[in-house]
Parts: sequence; C-alpha cells; structure tokens
Amino acid sequence: MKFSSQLISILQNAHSVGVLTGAGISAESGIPTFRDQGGLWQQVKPEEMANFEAFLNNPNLVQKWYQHRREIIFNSQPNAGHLALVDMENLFSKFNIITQNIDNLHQRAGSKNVIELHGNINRNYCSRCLAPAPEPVCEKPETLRCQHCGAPIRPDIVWFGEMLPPESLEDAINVCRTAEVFFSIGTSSLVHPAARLPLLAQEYGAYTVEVNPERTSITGFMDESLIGQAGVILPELLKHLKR
Ligand code: BV8
Ligand code: ZN
Repeated sequence: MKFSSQLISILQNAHSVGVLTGAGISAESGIPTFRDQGGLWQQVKPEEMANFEAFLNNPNLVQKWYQHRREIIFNSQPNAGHLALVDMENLFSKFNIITQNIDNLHQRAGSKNVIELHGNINRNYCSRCLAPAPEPVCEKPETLRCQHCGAPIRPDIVWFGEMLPPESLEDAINVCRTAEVFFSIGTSSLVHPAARLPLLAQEYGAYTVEVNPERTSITGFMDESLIGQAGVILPELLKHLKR
C-alpha cells in the first residue's frame, strides 16, 4: 500500500490525531454494516426498528432485534483495524476515536479515548424513568420491563430522530478543533451530524484522510483517500510510522 510522503511526514510530526469510525471498521469482525450488500438495512428498515416510535409500538420486537445484534457482536472479536488504532494511540500525545458504532469493539481492543456518538449496545435503560437496566432476556418478556416503573427497557442507542448525547458531540467537535490529522474510517458519511465531522476538522486545518474500499459522499473533499479495507490499510500505515 502506497502512502503519500506528505501523509507520513505530517503524521510523524503530529501531536494530535482524530479518528471517526463507522460500521466498516467492524465489517472484518463479521458484524454486518448498514448499507453494504447484505447490510442491516436490507434486513429491516431503520424507520421500523431504529426509532423511538417503532419501539413504543412494539418494544419486544425492537428489543429482540437488538438481542440478535448483541449475539452477533458478542461472538465477534476486534480485528486488525481496531488493534492498529490501539497501537497508534501510543504514537501521539493526543489521539481520540469518535465512533458511530455501538459494538464496543474499540474498547474491547484496548482503545482508551473513545467517544461514543450513537451509544453502546451493552447498556440499557428504562424508556420512562431512565433508570439503568440490565440486558433484557428476550425469551422472558417480563425482563423487558423496568423493575421500578414497569415501562419498557430500551438499548442505550441513539435512534433516528433522537439527539446525540450533548457531551459526546461536544467532545467530538473539540477533537475536530485540535486534530492535525483527521481520519474517516469505514463510514458511508450519510448519517448526520457525524458525517459533518471530517469536514469540520478540515475547516479547522486538519489534514483529512478517508479509509474505505468505496468512494463516499465526502471522498472528493478529503486531502487523501486510501481505498481499501481498514484491517489491511491501518496495520500497513502503522508499520510505516514505526520505521
Ligand atoms: C439527530 C443507531 C437531531 C441505531 C444510528 C442533518 C442534520 C442533523 C440530522 C439530520 C440531518 N439530515 C437528516 C437527519 C436525520 C438523521 C440522518 O442523518 N439521517 C440520514 C439517514 C439522512 N440523523 C439523525 O436522526 C440523528 N439525530 O440529528 O437529531 C435531529 C433530529 C431530527 C431531525 C433533524 C435533527 C441520529 C443519527 C443516529 C441514528 N442511529 N444507529 C442502530 O445502530 O441500531 S445510525 C447508523 O448509521 C449507525 O449508527 C451507523 O454507525 C451510522 C452510519 O452508518 P455507517 O457507520 O457509515 O455504516 P454504513 O453501512 O452506512 O457504511 C459502512 C461503510 O463502511 C461503507 O462506506 C463501506 O464502504 C465501508 N466498509 C465496508 N467494509 C469496510 C469498510 N470500510 C473500511 N474497511 C472495511 N473492511
Ligand atoms: Zn422505569
């Protein structure tokens, strides 16, 4: 894999690096993405599953779908792309991962500074009194209810039409303000406001790099586009940086 001498020299002199990741970085762990061939949104429609309305109409169905996703995630492992980002974290004084993913794989790989924009499938809470709740067992519908107020339990995930956690979004914007290099890895860059972050980083002066086997809606704006799989490109890039 060829990297531009500009990217290598900017990275070798950088102190602050930001990374935005999407479902693509977990694809090589066997977790389906959303919009690729065979992706999640080909199995169910987001408006029928990943929004609060759908949940209120049929909490058990939505929780069953998330239970299905928990099982896939539980049986998956972080891949070489996640692990390369863990090693990269040690090469820079400020290295932050902003993830749209809810699969917890960055944290399981060992990344320390992870900003979760869309929540985490490992956490659940009551849809009425917001009390934290244990993972519901879908075979026992009664566990889908809050033990304090009886309302349905929901996953701690940002659904379409819901605000992102303000502090996570603020932290992400601060990363864009200070990053000298900003990577956009494994995202179709279609979901807002996350999709805006690489361009915001560029406006603040970051050298922006996209890692994706396909072109996306922001490829044309990036300073560098590395076409390929994250699990191949990131370890290669790490090798160059360690030389
Ligand atoms: C909000 C949780 C205020 C659920 C998700 C403008 C401004 C603000 C909001 C909007 C706006 N325009 C529209 C909106 C509304 C909406 C939105 O963006 N809709 C889109 C579809 C147009 N945004 C919201 O509702 C957000 N809330 O802004 O609140 C508001 C409210 C109402 C109206 C206005 C404002 C909430 C968004 C969060 C929604 N929740 N997920 C769940 O997971 O079940 S979104 C979902 O998509 C996931 O979180 C996912 O992370 C995210 C983005 O998808 P990607 O990660 O990019 O995955 P995708 O499959 O699309 O692409 C994978 C990529 O990987 C591909 O490019 C592929 O080529 C690549 N790839 C594949 N293999 C590899 C690889 N790359 C590298 N290596 C590989 N091996
Ligand atoms: Zn409750």
